[in-house]
Amino acid sequence: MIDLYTWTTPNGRKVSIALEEMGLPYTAHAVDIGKDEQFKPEFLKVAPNNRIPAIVDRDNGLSLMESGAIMIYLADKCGKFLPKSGAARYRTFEWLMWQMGGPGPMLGQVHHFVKYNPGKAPYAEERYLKEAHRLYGVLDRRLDGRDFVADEYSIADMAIWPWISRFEWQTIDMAKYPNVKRWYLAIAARPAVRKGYKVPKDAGEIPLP
Ligand SMILES: N[C@@H](CCC(=O)N[C@@H](CS)C(=O)NCC(=O)O)C(=O)O
Repeated sequence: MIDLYTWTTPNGRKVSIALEEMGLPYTAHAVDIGKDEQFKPEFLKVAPNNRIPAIVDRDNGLSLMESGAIMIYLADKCGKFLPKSGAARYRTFEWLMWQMGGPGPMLGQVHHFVKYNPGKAPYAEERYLKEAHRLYGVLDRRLDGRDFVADEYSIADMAIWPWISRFEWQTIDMAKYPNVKRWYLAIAARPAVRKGYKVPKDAGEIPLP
């Protein structure tokens, strides 16, 4: 049994989607970051960086923060969505790390400046929107002629997808990125994704371009 500490954000949803896809039993605990619950001492024991998501595996007592590490742990635990060895394993890591270093922090800045604080910092808006378009372009080229970012549907797709689900906040016209759009819609239709999207609570339907 996994305890998942999470909220209705891309980093949280990637883990609930993974848990649903993997069929691992879990209990979701809401950490409302809008109410600063990520700073509560009991949460900090599990996640010293005061950010969701985090997990505790009751089978062995292991606690983990950082969604990339959590995705790798869960995939290894269930033996799915991450090849066990060889080039395909590292290709999956490559695109998982791309999400952790690219779309995660950069699109997060777009949300901060463009969605929540428009007009306050025009240079920052321009800079991060340009970076958002660059990242969508990279993803679109990667998905040209392939269904998923690595060889098969993997934790890398599950990590990237929730960030793309905020395309409206990012003022991205998905028509400009047809391979991303096809990939996004295919993943959005998966029952496990639809379920994991609504953890720890229903905050609305998956946006469809
Ligand atoms: N690199 C971390 C980032 C986690 C993160 O930024 N989480 C956000 C929500 S998506 C958060 O908890 N923010 C609370 C805060 O900034 O205090 C991960 O991938 O787990």
